Amino acid sequence: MSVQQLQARFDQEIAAAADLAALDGVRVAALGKSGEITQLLKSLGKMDADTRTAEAPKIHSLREAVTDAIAAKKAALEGAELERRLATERLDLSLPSAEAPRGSIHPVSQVMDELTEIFADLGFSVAEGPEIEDDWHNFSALNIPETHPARAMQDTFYMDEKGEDGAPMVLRTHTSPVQIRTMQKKQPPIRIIAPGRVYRSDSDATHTPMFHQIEGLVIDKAITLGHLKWTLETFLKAFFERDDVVLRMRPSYFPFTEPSAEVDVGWSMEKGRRVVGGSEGWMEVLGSGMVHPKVIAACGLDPDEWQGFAFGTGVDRLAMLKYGMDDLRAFFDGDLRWMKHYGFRFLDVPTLSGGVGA
Ligand code: 2NM
Repeated sequence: MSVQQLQARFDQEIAAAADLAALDGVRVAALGKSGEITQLLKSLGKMDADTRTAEAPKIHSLREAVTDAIAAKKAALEGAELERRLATERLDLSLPSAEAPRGSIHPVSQVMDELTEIFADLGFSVAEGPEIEDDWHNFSALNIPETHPARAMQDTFYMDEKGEDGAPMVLRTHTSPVQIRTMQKKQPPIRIIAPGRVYRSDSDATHTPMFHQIEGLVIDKAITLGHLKWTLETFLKAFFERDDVVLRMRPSYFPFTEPSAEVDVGWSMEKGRRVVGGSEGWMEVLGSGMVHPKVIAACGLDPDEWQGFAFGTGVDRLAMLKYGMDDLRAFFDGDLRWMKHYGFRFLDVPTLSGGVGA
């Protein structure tokens, strides 16, 4: 077969190759180790000089032409394949993930969201402030004297840095400085909750050096203890999702409120568990009181014009009570098995209409 005839045959075979596999078959048959063109190239060595001079250019250009034709056809086939995939493959980004969601919401976050939802419905907004506070906002403005035990080194984490007043900065021991900052910059009426991390130098089975608090503050004209009790009762009924929640207010003492009351909630036994509701016994769940006139004055408001109530509670303990965990330390271990058991699905957003409990 002449070189020209060979070229025509390969051209025809390349044109006929329907896919990449068929094209590669043509390539091997022509240019592979024992392919026809390879054989022709090898035969050059056995020719006499004149024949070789005549044949070599033809055979080399045959190889070049076939190589180029195969490359061109390969590019065309790949292009067609891409076009086909672009036309047929579809990714609907609006479909839900085929994989089940992996993460879960920590009970503390869940309860924070529940509390925010409940108080938002009562007209409270959420206020935030720094976790590293100065002595004035954390203690002095709250009528906590220099000698108060809460200020002792063994109770409070002191920073090396000093604040504007020259006293060392502290990790806030409660969220009350957020209330102070709010009263300083906002004209009443004020209705806020301040949820967040707080720090105390304390660590055992029931205390972690960082824990979560939520405090509430209402400042207006003619606010009474009656408003306080109604607010706490409404909040606790919504949070524990029971109508038989009973409150008991006991006189107490805090430097920043006068009068002050500790709030107990009634519990009863259900299926061997102590649950909130009824009144077989009492447990303390909140601290509260009417904001001390000195605190109101320290924030630049006239205590003869404005008064109000405040309250505070531990978010971690509320979570334990509602969802039945018994070891506070497990909250901050980061154990995925614990999270899998006690965590919440991220789509279970608490709403008052749908139920704040997941
Ligand atoms: C509590 C108990 C009672 C409280 C008071 C204030 C402020 F800033 F208005 F004076 N904030 N929070 C308060 C009162 C907190 O927690 C157990």
